[in-house]
This record gives sequence, structure tokens and C-alpha cells, in this order.
Amino acid sequence: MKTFCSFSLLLFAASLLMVSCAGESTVNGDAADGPNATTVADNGAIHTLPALPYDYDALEPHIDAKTMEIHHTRHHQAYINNLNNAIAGSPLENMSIEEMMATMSQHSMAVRNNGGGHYNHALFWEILSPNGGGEPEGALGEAIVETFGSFEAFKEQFHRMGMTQFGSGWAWLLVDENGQLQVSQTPNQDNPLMDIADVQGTPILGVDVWEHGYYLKYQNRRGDYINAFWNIVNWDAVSEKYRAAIQ
Ligand code: MN3
Repeated sequence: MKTFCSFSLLLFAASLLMVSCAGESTVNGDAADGPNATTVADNGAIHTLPALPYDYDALEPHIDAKTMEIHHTRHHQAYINNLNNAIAGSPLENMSIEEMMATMSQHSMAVRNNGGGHYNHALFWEILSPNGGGEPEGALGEAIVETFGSFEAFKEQFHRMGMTQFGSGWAWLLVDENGQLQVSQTPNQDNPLMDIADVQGTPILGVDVWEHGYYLKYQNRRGDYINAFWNIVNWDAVSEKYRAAIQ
């Protein structure tokens, strides 16, 4: 009798596990490019998808609603799922995402790609706004003119970083260790916080130049997408990041 009960319990537990796995693969199994989503339940997940501070259609016509929804719910979620799987049961479970970036030379390729993917997309959503555009004011606006000569000159340099990044990657505005602004580009999901980046510092603005970020609306026209990006930059959020980075 006792054996039978234990066996029944085991079967019950196994069926719960199967139901749970089936549900997740339906939700996450069809991410387009980017890493393949795997199975981590949201309950108790180490890292979770941040909500967008605006609706999926709020950035139209510059970024279309379908792209935003797929980008957020499929691509960003897949990075998070894969990151959680990669760090499960390791000391990285208790490490902040920033500390993880800063020590990236010690971590696996899965942590590099998916941890970077999570960090980069979380930043990207924050620095966009339906009420964005224009030029930064105050300390950031002054620092940009001082560093690059003018706001237009900065935009040109940043644009070039995005255009010349071969294949997938990001263009960045960052604050280096001397408190100076720099523009840079990184491949894949690398970013300036990583101790393996060519140009290191604190990113305060970034544009995702992976095709999944613009292909539905812009197809091969990456330049048109970056031009449109300026209309939705949340300079208040970027200024806030600048203030924090120079302290
Ligand atoms: Mn992306």
C-alpha cells in the first residue's frame, strides 16, 4: 500500500511537470531569430520581463506595434528564459545584472549572449518614449556639444556606429571611466558594461540594430530606422542615466 501511494505521488508530480513544460514551449517555442526559448516558469524566475512604460503601438509610426510586441514578448523574453536557465543553481543566481556584465570575461557564452540581451533590451525600452525626440538639455546637452562639437555631429557619429556595425549588434552613447562621453558599437548582445568590450563604460543610450528590431517596417533600410529612432528618444531618461553615471 505504501509503495502504491508513493508511486501515485510520483506519477502526479511527473504529470504536473509535463503540463508545465508543455505550456511554456507553446508560449516561447516560436521566437523568430535570436536564441531559442527554453523552459523556465515565470513563478520564481530569477530575472523577469520588465513591463513597457507605453503601449506597443505608442511609438508608431517610427516603430510599428507588431515589431514592438514581438521584440518584447518573444525576443526579450527568450533572452531572459535562456539567462535564467544558464545561471540556475550557480552563484550567478545572486549576482545583479550589472555585476554580471562587469565580470563577463569569467562567464559562459550563454550568459554573455542572454545576459547582454536582457540588459540591452531593458535599457532600450527605457530610453524610448512616444513623447520623445528633440535635443537633450542641461548637463547632458552641454556635454554632447563639448564632446562632439554639436548635437548634429553627435547624431552623425552615433548613426555611423549603427550603420557600420556589421550584422547584428548595437550602437551606444556611453560615459567612460573618466566621465567622458563616447560613442561605440558592439556585436551581438555585447555592451559597454562588459569587461570584454573594446570601449568600456556606462551605456546611457543605445539603438538595437538587429534586423528583428526593424525588418517588418524598414526591411533592409537600417538607416531609415535609425533616423526614425531620433523621434522617440526619451532624453529625460537618458539625462537621468547620464547624471547617475558621472556621480
Ligand atoms: Mn533586439
